[in-house]
Amino acid sequence: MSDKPAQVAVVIGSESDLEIMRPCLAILQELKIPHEVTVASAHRSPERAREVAITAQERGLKVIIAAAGWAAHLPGVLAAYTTLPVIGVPISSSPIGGLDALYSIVQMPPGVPVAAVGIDTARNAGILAAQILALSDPPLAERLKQLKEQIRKSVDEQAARVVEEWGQSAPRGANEPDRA
Ligand code: RP5
Repeated sequence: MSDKPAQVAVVIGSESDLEIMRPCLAILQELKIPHEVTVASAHRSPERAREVAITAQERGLKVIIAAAGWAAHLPGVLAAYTTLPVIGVPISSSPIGGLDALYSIVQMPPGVPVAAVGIDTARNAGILAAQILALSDPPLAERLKQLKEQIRKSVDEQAARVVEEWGQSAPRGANEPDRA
């Protein structure tokens, strides 16, 4: 974390969500985005969740990332109380592997959107928050460009390894569907 006022709030529904959210915190750190982290639950501590949301803008926050599992109402409840963009991360903590959380987050009623990333896809939430902030932060936009370049290079490296093992072209028939 940095001494500068936080621009992104990362709110998790339970301490048990923290491990899955670490890649989100790591990318925010890597991109030098000041952020804060807290725990609040839409069901178990609704007043605390409301407080986080209604004070967010006046505290200088620009984006909220909210992660929760089971019937994950946390991102939606936060979005009900603020006009800041809210990014929801469905967590796979439930017996049905997070599909419940995904639907709860993505199926927001008309007028109160939440941007949903994939189940447990915490790093994407951090990158999306960065992309929103980069609209008015050219140095951050430059850091994001470098990140995309790293991602592109890693695909090139994968391609080089695969070609090294299999040769220039795929083995004959490998990309064709099985024919009986
Ligand atoms: C949700 O319930 C949390 O976001 C967490 O994913 C899940 C389980 O919470 P704990 O029982 O581990 O606190 O509210």
